[in-house]
Amino acid sequence: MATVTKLDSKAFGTYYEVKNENGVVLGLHPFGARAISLALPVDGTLRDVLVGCKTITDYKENSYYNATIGPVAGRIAGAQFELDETIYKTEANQKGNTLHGGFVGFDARNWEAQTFTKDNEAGVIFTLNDPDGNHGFPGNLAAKAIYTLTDDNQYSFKFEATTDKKTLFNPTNHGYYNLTGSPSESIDTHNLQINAHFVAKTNDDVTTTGEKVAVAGTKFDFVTGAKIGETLLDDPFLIDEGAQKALTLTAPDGKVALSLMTQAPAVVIYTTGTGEAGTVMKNGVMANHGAVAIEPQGVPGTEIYPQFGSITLTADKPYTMESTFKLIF
Ligand code: G6D
Repeated sequence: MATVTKLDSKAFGTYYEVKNENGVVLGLHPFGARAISLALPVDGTLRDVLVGCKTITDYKENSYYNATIGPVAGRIAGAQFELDETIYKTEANQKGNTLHGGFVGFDARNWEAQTFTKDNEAGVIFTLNDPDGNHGFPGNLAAKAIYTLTDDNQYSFKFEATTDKKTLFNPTNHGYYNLTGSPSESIDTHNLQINAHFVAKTNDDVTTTGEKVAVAGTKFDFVTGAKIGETLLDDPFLIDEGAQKALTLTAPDGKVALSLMTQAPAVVIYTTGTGEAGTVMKNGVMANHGAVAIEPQGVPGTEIYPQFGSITLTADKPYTMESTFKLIF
């Protein structure tokens, strides 16, 4: 029977631990509504496949790690957007664009937490109210991030939101993974299979251009599965229409895999590089190429490019988006 316990530690202050009947342990924290561990029983020990920080203080320095990102994940080009002929200016926190909601995005906020258990699952419902105009985004937004672990080894995050005024909303979870259990090992020999025949083309500043590019014959071709190798990624993969699952990441020893199903139309895959190398993480010092972030979401730039769908949230239609990792071990 899955259980959830509120705990307190010197390193993290108040946090939550969800355990299922197979020995999986999911750690959750209200700062940034983030995961802080995802430990799977392998060969008699717990292998933590989440690349995270040692303390909550470290998370405040590296606040994207495993956090809920919003209200708009990715980049808003030029740090402004138009809704109903009104221009809204958001914060230019990276190269003149708004990255991950600006200087104090959802990852850097303290969320309210409420534990729950039901049937064969348990977890935490994080809630956050974002007032109209906060960091440039219109609308009084009520957001929920529901993190769940089930007894059949499914780890999910579900985002829900309402607004009283038209706004943009495109959250994600910015989970970083290394299925060896240590970020000191590179992810080069992880196998990645993605049901995406296209990626969204990006500019040098990683904003999207509105075009999509076929992956065939490119470094983005993971359709039949391939080792990540030394490939650097920071790209939105457009999940194939009707695909049952978006992707599967498999550990080099084959003993662990994460298989993602998502209602999101895209998954941004970001591989860490020299910028993160040397950072002291919970399970070791980050190697170059030590982690891969898997971020299900609407395509960044959708507010400009309607061919990617819509990330507009209106008062008459609440938002809901769920992503589920099947934990294989
Ligand atoms: C870099 O461009 C990437 C982002 O996509 C990523 O989320 C961030 O690092 C952690 O800015």
